[in-house]
Amino acid sequence: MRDADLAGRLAVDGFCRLPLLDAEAVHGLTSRFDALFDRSQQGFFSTVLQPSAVRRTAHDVILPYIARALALHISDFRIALCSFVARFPGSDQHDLPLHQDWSFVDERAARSISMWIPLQAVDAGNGCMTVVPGSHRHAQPPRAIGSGFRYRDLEPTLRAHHLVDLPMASGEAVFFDHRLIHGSRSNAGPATRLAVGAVLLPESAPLAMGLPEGGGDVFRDVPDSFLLDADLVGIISTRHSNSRPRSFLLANGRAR
Ligand SMILES: O=C(O)CCC(=O)C(=O)O
Repeated sequence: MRDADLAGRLAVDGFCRLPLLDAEAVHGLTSRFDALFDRSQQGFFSTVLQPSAVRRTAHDVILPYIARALALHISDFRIALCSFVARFPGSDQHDLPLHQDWSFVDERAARSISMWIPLQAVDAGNGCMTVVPGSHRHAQPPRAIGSGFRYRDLEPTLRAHHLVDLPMASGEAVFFDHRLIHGSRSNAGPATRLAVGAVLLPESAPLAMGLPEGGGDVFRDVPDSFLLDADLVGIISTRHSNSRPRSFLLANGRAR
């Protein structure tokens, strides 16, 4: 982050917020979503978990809206994947389970960031983001695609004592370390809760993803196009049909 205070918060708390998109950009993105997708859907929807063509369309639509605004606030990064994320009303009465995002870089050497921007004001009543501050700050193995939340047993304790709501204004952005434990509140409001997300990678760090392979998880450098082209849902479903526990391996075979 260009701002030292925000950079400090991101390092210590694992997240920071700043106003990013103006009302015109929010309106433009909302209109683009409505031109592409049907709001009469159920539950949680993310274009990350859609077929490649849909994922790429959403990415291409969102990118111009956020690229210039982001460059004002962050240096030496690239935007690897943009997405729409919605929680439709009425059908989505449960808080999103806590999780960490997949690892996107070799986190021993680099840090990747998730950006999330609500396209309307959000609070605990309509699906705001929830985070466990500081939960990114411990040595931990990388997180393969679809590998699940390794601290699932701790979820009740985290919710009771450590989880905080992030109410946000429309167009405000939260940036968080992909290791940060987070989720979102249920959408108990009458309208769709719409947001855009983005995966931000350091300019110089290769995209490194973990894939289920040979009974374990293999982490290897892949081209950025992987995030737009790969069959991510297929990869996740392969994993669920395999047995556990899985080991963590680097592509060169070293255990992590
Ligand atoms: O949009 C949401 O409700 C949650 C999004 C989320 O958890 C994520 O982007 O990892």
